[in-house]
Formats: sequence, C-alpha cells, structure tokens
Amino acid sequence: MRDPVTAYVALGANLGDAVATVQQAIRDIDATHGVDVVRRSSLYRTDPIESSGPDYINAVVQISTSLTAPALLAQLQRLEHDAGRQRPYRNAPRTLDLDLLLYGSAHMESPQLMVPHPRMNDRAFVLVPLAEIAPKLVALEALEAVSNQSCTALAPSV
Ligand code: PH2
Ligand code: MG
Ligand code: MG
Repeated sequence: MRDPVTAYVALGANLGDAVATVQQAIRDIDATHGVDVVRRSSLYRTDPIESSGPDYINAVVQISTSLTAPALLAQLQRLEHDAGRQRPYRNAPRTLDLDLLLYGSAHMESPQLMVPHPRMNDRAFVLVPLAEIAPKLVALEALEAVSNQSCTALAPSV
C-alpha cells in the first residue's frame, strides 16, 4: 500500500443549487475509495473571475489519499461528470468544478495535469479558503495581492 499523500482540492459551482452541489461534492470526495476528507473550509460566495453567470460558491478541502495524482484527477473528473458538468467553452459557468491544487510537494506538468495549480495564486476564491484550513501554505502577501476580489464566507448551515 502506498503511503497516503496530503492533497488539496478546490471546489467551485455557479449553476443550479451551487451550495447543495458543493456540499454533496465534499461528501462524494470523502466517499471515494482511497480518499478521505481531513479538513474542509467554509463555503464562500465569490464574483465570477474571467467567467460569467451567477455568483460562484467556492471551497477547499484537504484530503489524505492513497491514489496517484492521475488516478485522483480521474475520480474528480468522474464527480464533475456525474454532477452534469458540460464544457461548452473555457471558463463557462459550471455545475461543478474540482481542481487539484496541491498533491504533497509534487510538481507535475503534463497536458492533463499541472500541480501546483498554475493559477491558484491569482485567485482569492482559492487562496482565502485554503488559508482558512492551511494557513502555513498561503503567504500574507499572496492574500493581499488578491484582496480586491470579493470572497465572502457563508454562515455555517448547521
Ligand atoms: N473558476 C474559474 C474561473 N472563474 N470564478 C470564481 N469566482 N470561482 C471559480 O471557481 C472560478 C471563477 C475556472 O475554473
Ligand atoms: Mg477551476
Ligand atoms: Mg477545473
């Protein structure tokens, strides 16, 4: 058995009942064989960045996984597909987007998968929830650089 790897996954949705979709996706990630959700951020309401349509709901989860990065990516894409994800054009509004941000300390660059996620440092909707659950991974300067982007935590629903 491979040693488990700590990884971080960003969730985003802005079509349909985005809050319910993101909450269900967190449960589905945890239910995936070889993946355990260890920490989850609050849900955040965010303005679309280089995208369109309604506000997004975003969150980040920390997972522990025995899957390789490509196998994990395949499982995340399966969950996107099951949530009805369509890809009519780049950054189109979507029912569910699951992006692998970090996979241990790995650096990977293939046409299918770039880790760390190449745009994560440009986006408050990634950095703010990531800083909530893993403050050591996010420099204050990086947070300040995206502080003009709206990112508002939703009140916990329980
Ligand atoms: N995802 C994008 C592009 N723009 N904007 C927000 N607010 N949230 C997202 O998840 C998002 C986006 C591409 O994946
Ligand atoms: Mg994305
Ligand atoms: Mg994506």
